[in-house]
Amino acid sequence: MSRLLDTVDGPRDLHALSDEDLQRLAQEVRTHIIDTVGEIGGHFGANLGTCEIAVALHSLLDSPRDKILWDVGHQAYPHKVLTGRRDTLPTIRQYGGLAPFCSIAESEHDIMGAGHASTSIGYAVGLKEGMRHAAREGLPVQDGKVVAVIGDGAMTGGVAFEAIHQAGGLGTPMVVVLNDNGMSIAPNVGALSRYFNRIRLNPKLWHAREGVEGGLTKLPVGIGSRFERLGPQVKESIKAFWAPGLFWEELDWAYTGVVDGHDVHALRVALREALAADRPVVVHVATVKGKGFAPAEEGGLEGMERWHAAKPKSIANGAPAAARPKPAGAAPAPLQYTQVFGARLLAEARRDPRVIGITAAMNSGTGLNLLQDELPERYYDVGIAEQQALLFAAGLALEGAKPVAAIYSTFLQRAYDQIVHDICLQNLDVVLAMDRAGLVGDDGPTHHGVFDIAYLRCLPNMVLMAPRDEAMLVHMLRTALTHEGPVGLRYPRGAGAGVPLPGEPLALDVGTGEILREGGRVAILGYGTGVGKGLEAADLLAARGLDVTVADARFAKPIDAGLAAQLAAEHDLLVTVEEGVLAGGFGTAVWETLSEAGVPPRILRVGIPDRYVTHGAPKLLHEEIGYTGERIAERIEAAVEDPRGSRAGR
Ligand SMILES: Cc1ncc(C[n+]2csc(CCOP(=O)(O)OP(=O)(O)O)c2C)c(N)n1
Repeated sequence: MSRLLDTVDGPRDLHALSDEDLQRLAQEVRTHIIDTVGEIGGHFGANLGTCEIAVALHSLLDSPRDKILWDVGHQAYPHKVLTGRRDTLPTIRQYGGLAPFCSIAESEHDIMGAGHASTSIGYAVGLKEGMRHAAREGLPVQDGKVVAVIGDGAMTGGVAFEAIHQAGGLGTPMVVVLNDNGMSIAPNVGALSRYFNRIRLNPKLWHAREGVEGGLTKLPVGIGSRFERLGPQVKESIKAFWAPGLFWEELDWAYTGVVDGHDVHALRVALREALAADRPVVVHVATVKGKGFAPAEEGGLEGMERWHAAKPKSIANGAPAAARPKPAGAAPAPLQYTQVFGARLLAEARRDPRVIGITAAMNSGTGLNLLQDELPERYYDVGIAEQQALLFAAGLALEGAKPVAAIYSTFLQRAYDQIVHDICLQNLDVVLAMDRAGLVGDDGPTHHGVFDIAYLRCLPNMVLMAPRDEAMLVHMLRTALTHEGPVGLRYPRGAGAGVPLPGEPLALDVGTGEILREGGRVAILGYGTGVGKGLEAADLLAARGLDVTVADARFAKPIDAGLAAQLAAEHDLLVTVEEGVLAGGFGTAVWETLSEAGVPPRILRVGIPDRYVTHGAPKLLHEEIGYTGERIAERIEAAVEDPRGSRAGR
């Protein structure tokens, strides 16, 4: 049978289809995603859960006049397929291909750019109020419906609640589709998740809601406060019917649910009602993460977590592909930084009873699953709530604990004021362990961890360090836990250098770097991965007859001023290398330090330029921005040969 999907070039092609055809179309979208993502890799389980939601929404709405916002956007592949990107889906996340999440630049149907969680409802309130404002003022903006689709995981982010609070207050006519599958990347956590589970897993509530096809706009508000005045029987029956949404009702939102998120007809009935309402409405939808892919759907919580994302070539003919055998005699792969960090944090927690690990919904992503398995009472997952992760850490530190908040560099951005106001100003012993620092690759600009050096360096009391390899990470974690006051420890995504790990970690002297290799006219001072890049450049230059000095700064704050001054004094050119933005970054810190000491050096700063870097394989991104040994070597050669350099060639 030919695919209906091949006749869908845009959302309007859905408008005339029957419920049955739409149901079939959703399944075709699912198969298309399984086949494509199984081959090229990418976000997986969440997308299989939203096929019917995307079909139902686009069948009822006129996108882009009507606005559909996908929170995070990792579950927006069905939306991409239905909005003209069916044939380009195989390029998603690849260099030059479709963006990993929704992107305003990519399609008029991607209303907001995203990648970080919990932003859709706030954006939606702004969009709808923007339309109302334009109508009041006679401005040329078209009115349309606004729908935010948000997962139960993303709902744990506080900023989503700020938006609910605002929209309830304003009475903004908009719809939130709460896509509840009980999962974040790992099983969802906390009281909110328990509340959702109580509703979603209660078959009575599904039954109670069947056939509710009218009256949504007439829902009473503030019903909870009136419960107590009702007789016990009436009270119980009303409660069974209304209680699931009481939380929302009390905030002046209408609630409808629980709707089967894989039944297109049921979804369309509920959504049509919600879209017609003249007030904020939440439609609570139950979906299955990994729907239609047996290892996820039938693998319980573990299966769903395992298939949050699929690796390239991990699926063949709709089933997991056989593992490819390793070539005989192949050297063992170097350990990942995340693995080393997770194992060492566990060891440090065993050594020091004050150590506590905190994650914001990224337990295996940060390696904290090891701590969770072995010392569960020393492990906390706060949900997608980075701000709370740090406030919680601050409170723990005040009580004498040594909290280690393991948060990706990019997600830490969300908790900036907690770092400034609640940790640094109070000079608390909190370790910020920033995984995925640097360019992360195919997750792209929303996820590159390139700002942390610049945004943390300006904070008083802060100590910043970055290891050049996994052995140094072990020493630095010990250093961070030994130090009194806030510490930021950044390390990259992916494999370490393959060096042996130390038996016993050493606490480094804070603010000291080390010289790794002595050379002539040029000195390279690297930070973190910048050291390896510097060594690569040094090898290339040595082969071309130019010996250069290479040093590891180890700390971006405090800078080893003595080392920097020595390198500047003994060389014609000082080159700083960092995997972070140049504006306000490590190289700038070196320059400031030397300038203040009255030794303005001839300095070449290598790092991330002042623009957002796209998505794609890290190697390609590094080439694009010149973060390679070869490119650094070329720039050094050019600088050394440049007679205009004030100190070169003296
Ligand atoms: C601020 C922020 N923190 C962490 C993440 C990483 N992350 C991406 S998807 C996800 C889980 C989202 O769960 P949910 O919203 O329930 O969607 P599901 O994948 O279950 O459909 C997390 C934690 C993020 N994108 N943004």
